[in-house]
Amino acid sequence: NNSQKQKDMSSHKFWSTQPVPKHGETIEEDGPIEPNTPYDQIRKEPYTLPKEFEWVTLELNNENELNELYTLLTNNYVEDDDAMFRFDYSGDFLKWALQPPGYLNTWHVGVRVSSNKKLVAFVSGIPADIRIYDSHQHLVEINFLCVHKKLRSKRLAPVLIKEITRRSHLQGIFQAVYTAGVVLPKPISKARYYHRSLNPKKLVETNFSRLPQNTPLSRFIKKFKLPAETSTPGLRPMVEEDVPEVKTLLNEYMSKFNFVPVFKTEEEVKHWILTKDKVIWSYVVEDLETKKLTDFFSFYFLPSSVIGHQVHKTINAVYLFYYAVKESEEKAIKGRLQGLIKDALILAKLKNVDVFNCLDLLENKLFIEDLKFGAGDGYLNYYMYNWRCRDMGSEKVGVVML
Ligand code: NHW
Repeated sequence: NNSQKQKDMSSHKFWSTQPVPKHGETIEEDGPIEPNTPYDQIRKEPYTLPKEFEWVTLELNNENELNELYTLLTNNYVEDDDAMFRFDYSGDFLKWALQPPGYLNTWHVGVRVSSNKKLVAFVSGIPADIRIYDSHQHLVEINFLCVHKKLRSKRLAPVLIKEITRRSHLQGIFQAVYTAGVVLPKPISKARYYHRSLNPKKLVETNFSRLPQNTPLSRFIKKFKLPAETSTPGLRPMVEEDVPEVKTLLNEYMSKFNFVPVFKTEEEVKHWILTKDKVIWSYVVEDLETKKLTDFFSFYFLPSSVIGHQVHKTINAVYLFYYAVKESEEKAIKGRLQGLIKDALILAKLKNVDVFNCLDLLENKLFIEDLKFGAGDGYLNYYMYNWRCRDMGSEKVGVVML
């Protein structure tokens, strides 16, 4: 019984005060939970922090400040349940994630210790356009909420969330999208992580994967062997000239789902999809006769630190990001997508990646089993702030968050 596991609203001291649906609430009509606050009623001063701390707006174009954020996150950000691995987002990745077209420095919110200026907490917002069911919204995507390990459970997170909310309201934004491994009131969807071994030996050595009982390592390695070369005709790295066609392909493909990003400008597609080495890699398929693009896929690079291992310091992981498949026949999509993602595995392997990850959203369930992805322990819950709507299966979700 899931509702026994979930805390009821009254026990969420903070979340019970926020405009989010309650667990168990039935939803009849989609819409905002509270009305927009008129500008003159929005608080103009930052929320009060405990007296030893101060607010700071991070300037990520400054190498030192970017490095401070990198250090905070690399030591204190998300770990798996067994505290064996921790995300290790690179500085270049953080710039990509936090400086899309239209980004605002005021949404890169830090907390420093007043006495020595050490950065000890952070939360970010970026502007985004999404469609949820039939409703188009310009809103804020919240990510990288982090409180230093030594300052946990002191109710700093609610202050950070209220402050980024205030700063969103000041920009005329009253809805947000965010994802979390933890269950809060109230997910609009829940996706599961899947992992495809590319370097099974290292994954076993780091305890990322467990060797199945009575399976010799050699057989485990053989199971995950891949061809040396890709097989989709016309597959090639995406270049800047492809941006307009990729934008069309992506927005058309997204019409299949209920909760999707809307890419309004070529500038956004260039930012979010075009290859940036060691951050995101993108490939397109060009029809060899018509020279038109028919498909594309992308994956981003997010290593994890292996906590306290003698030999291996990091696992090189990539995550499937956006893609689009063009097939006139719905039943042809499965084969087409399997071929494309198999090529993505091969390309990632050539980049020395250890594991290829994805969630069971978009049409990923069409290839997860056949391409030997294994179910992970992790789940990702999708949330909206100040928006009430029906929940949906993960196969209706198109938004991929970093
Ligand atoms: S999810 C990743 C979150 N970060 C991590 O897991 C890093 C490691 N953990 C930490 O740094 C992706 C801390 O444990 C954090 C909590 C900071 C998570 N989301 O300060 P207290 C995102 O970044 C609630 C939301 O004592 P702490 C998405 C918790 O339920 N709430 O805890 C972020 C409790 O409230 P309750 C979370 O451990 C979305 C309260 O915080 C949460 O020292 C943010 C406890 O606070 C989470 N991941 O710090 C929401 N984890 O009511 C955006 C815990 O249950 C909303 N809590 O008592 C939209 C805002 C914009 C709106 C615009 C209109």
